[in-house]
Amino acid sequence: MTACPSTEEKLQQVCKAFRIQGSLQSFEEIKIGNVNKTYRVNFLHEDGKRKSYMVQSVNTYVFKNPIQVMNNIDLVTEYIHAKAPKKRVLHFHHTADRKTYLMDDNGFWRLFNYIPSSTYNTTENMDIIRNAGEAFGEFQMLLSDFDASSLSETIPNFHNTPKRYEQLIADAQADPKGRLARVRQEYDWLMSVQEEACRLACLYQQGQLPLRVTHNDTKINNVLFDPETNAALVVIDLDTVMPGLVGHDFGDAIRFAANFVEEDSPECQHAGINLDVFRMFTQGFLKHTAHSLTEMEIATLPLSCFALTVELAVRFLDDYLLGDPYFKINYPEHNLIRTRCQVALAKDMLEKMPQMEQIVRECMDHC
Ligand code: GN1
Ligand code: MG
Repeated sequence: MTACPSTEEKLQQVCKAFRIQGSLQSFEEIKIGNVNKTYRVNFLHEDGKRKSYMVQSVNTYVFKNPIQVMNNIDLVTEYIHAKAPKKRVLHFHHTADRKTYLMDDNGFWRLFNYIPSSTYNTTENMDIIRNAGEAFGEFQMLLSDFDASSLSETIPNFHNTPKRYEQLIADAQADPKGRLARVRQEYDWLMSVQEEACRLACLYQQGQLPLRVTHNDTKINNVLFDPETNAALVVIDLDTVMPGLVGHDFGDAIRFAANFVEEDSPECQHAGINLDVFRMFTQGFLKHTAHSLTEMEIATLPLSCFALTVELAVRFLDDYLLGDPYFKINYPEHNLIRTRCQVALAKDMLEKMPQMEQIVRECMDHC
């Protein structure tokens, strides 16, 4: 049996496989993202230049078929590059056998260029919020005529809220870790809003909302910003680009960016939707999308925020009941804390739904 390599040895091996020349000077784990592991590696090249790269180990519990994930990313980035050559996309390096990934005993690896930039989990800088909205709206538009059938559904039923509920109910019944009693309040509240949270999915099932190609993980920290101008440089994390509803992208972005606190804040009493952020993001998002969205898509944008927030609460709670196999946790109750924060946010959204609807109408009037 061979010994498990240290992180540094492993990163050395991965960089070598991706034909990075020079010597690895240092590396750090970037604590971003709840499923994959990400490292920044800093190289000194033979010509004396320093360059950094991002190495990621893809979570194969979450992405059962990571090769399909990479194929999707290749197709989407090539398409964007051909359609808008000036738009930045992440540059994935190839191995000697022309693959954008390395699969070995220690996992599934990929490597891309580091882009000097700033990222945010929360910000009250309204330029950044508007630019994030524009970036995700533009991303959506760039892919509006992309052939969705060429994409693999890398995580089936990813934003299928009714299916997420079914799973939660089944896992609560089995209660394999004996944790249900502790989360009864959260569970019961989620059950009480099931119909409303599933309304977006029902409208789709009834043929009232079109399927598009969506990003599906539109957290504001998946946009890289220019630290000086605050311009959005590139939309990253294309792992879940799949057919979806426009509300999936809009709703998930608001869930993350417009919350007064971070998504896993233990101070759930402070969670809630910041309507100024909601307005700014909406303005940015509609800039590129307003003309092509249907009336029903526009009318359901506020509902989609509630749906996506509840859906994630359902997913966090389900993971907690199962003993945390899916989301990375930093402490034992992390998924429960995340659930509580999403529940508090969803409650506030429900109360402010009329104001959110009014803001969307006002933004549309100015488009
Ligand atoms: C996961 O790993 P990250 O942060 O990109 C998850 C998203 C959740 C998000 C919550 C593939 O995304 O769906 O919204 O955590 N990604 C996957 O922070 O499940
Ligand atoms: Mg992601």
